[in-house]
Amino acid sequence: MLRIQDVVLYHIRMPLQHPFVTSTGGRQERDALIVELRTEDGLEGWGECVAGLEPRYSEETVYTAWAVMERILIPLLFAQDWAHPSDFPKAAAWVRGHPMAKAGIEMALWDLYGKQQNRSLMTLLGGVRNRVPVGVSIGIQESPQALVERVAHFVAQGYRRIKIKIRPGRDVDDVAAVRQAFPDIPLQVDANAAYDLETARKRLKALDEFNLLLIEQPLAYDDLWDHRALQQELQTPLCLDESIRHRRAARQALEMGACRIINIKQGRVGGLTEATAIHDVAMAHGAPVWCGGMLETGIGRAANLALASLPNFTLPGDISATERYYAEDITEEVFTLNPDGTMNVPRGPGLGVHVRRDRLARVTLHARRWTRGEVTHG
Ligand code: OSB
Ligand code: MG
Repeated sequence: MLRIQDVVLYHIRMPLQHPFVTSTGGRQERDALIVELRTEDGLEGWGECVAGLEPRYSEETVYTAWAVMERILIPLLFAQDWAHPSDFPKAAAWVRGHPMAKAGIEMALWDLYGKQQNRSLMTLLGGVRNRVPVGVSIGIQESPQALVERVAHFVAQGYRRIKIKIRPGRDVDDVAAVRQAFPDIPLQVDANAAYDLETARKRLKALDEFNLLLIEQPLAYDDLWDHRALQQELQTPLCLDESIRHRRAARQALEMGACRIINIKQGRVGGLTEATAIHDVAMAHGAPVWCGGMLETGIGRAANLALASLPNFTLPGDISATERYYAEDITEEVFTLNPDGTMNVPRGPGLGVHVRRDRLARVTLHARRWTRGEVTHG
């Protein structure tokens, strides 16, 4: 049993190595919440809540996640002892929405549980490989020429597949330029919901000739039905990201043919328990999945690598080397790309990473501690 004694939340802001521009806007820094749990017997667990500064990718932000954690989820953590991390999403099932807030806390419980059992997250989740193939997600650049240079940089480093961000007007020409320069590289695109159905019909059919692995989330962030219509008209497989928030949406999307592939992000779906369930649903449908990314620190990156070691993660994930995101991470561990385009899954207990408190302090904007017995329900 895990009995939580202390909870600390940190609102962090980390400078990115390069601005990351998508159809929803550009960012030079990344905000997130770090969750620290301490048990009665002195175990330490860490989690990362991937909500951002503004509600662009989803409704959640660091501010909504902080509020829901403070008023609802932290009191819930103190209200019972925890036999297993998957008991937390069950206890929090009455809380509608707020998946990233829930996932940040669940991740810290997985880390604690792994340390208590002396087992890695990979082992706990049922992972089947020690290294996973990875790709890189490249934001919209100044011009197609600039994009080709950026792609060349990452191909030279050994990344196994390239994902480029698109939006209406920066789609066909960008893809054509990259394809011409790299005729054989596994290539996919991500629109982050920037198209309506009519524009998608007009512009995305032209992508069929470029042999893309997939087109990610062209239509609205909460849509399934129009993706189904679009998929019927395209040869290229559609992959859903934003629209898949839980296992029921995954099942329905695959049943109706709204996509053929799913991007799984533990934060978007409420935690590693739900992420694993979506993996299982897709596997039963014969649909491949891959691990998405939210520009995580070493904490969330370790969790993503463990998740991506499950058997149906057969496409390379958006899990890149630390240096691609940050000059200095908050974990002692630095993640690097192997020469064969894979990354190693951490093997230590829990997440298998060590947080550098000095570095965490330097990127913290605001922190607060809650202690058992001093917290009343919100
Ligand atoms: O849509 O996959 C996305 C980052 C922030 C928000 C949404 C997305 C992304 C990425 C980053 O593509 C992938 C990564 O972490 O390398
Ligand atoms: Mg995406």
